[in-house]
Amino acid sequence: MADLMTLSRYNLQRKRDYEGATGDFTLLINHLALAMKVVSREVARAGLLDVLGKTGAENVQGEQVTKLDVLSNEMLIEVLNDLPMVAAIASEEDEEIRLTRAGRLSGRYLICFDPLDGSSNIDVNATIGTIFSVRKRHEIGRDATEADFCRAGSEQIAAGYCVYGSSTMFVYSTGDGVDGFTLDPNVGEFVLSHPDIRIPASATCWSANVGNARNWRQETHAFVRTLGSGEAPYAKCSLRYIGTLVADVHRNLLQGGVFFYPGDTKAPNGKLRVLYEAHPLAYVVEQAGGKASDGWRRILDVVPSGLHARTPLIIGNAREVDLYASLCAASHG
Ligand code: AFP
Repeated sequence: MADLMTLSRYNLQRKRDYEGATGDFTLLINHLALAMKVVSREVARAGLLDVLGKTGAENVQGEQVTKLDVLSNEMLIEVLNDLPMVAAIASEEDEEIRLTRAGRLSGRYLICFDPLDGSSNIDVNATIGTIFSVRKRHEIGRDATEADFCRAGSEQIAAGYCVYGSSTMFVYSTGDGVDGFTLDPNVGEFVLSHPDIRIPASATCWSANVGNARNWRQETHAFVRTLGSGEAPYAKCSLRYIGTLVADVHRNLLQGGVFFYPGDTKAPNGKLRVLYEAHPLAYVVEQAGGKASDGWRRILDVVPSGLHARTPLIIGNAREVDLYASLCAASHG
């Protein structure tokens, strides 16, 4: 029992390490984790309840909204709304930011999240997840605006995700390495299972939607040729693609690998959203010793043009992300 390092115990211990810490941030992370436990419970019994399938509505991205999407979004909003330290929330599912009930004027933190990443995988029981990030706002005492959110990812002070897979795992960083906690369903607690995650030195797999190859630019084709060449260091490099970003990145983080959803001739900015997907995962992967780029810039330097702006994303082992960037530079001069 003494060894059972739960997320709350871990956070309390860390709080003690920071002089002047008020405990607000610890409370915030604990509440985020609580919301994800509830989402995990709903995901686990999705087939039993009437929550599978689509609502019939479309979200701001023009995609079909599933019932679990809505439920997860509501769950996170509900939990965050009453926290006095949270000023405003931006969700992938909502067109505009939400000012919170309790902290809209005095709250110091801004939260971004993708409540259910990979929702097209829900109905087939494949891994899905929740992604979040925390920023500190520059000015308190007034309502937050969209501009407060549309800033570089390097301003994030914490980011992480929860994957609902064969077990539920909460992985996060506060800028001092990355730790992973597995949900013990009997105790109902996240327990430290993967302390100080570091991405392995070499990539064992690459992940991309090869169905888009017809639209890829030459740098992406050249990249795939190298990864699939069978030559060192890619002799044992396999293709692995789940189609849930957070699950693909999680696997690559633990086993070594590179995920890419590049810009192409059809979608120059790719598909993935800067604030809800690219920024938080780039933060985590960098903290684990990896890299994330749009082919030209470090993802954490990208300032989104709007709440729902998209970006090409190449993320994972530093060597492969650098290789992609060099291929971009070579093909576009
Ligand atoms: P959904 O949440 O709408 O399923 O989108 C998932 C996602 O944003 C990301 O998690 C995947 O990596 C990517 O889309 C998959 O996109 P493709 O279906 O085009 O491969």
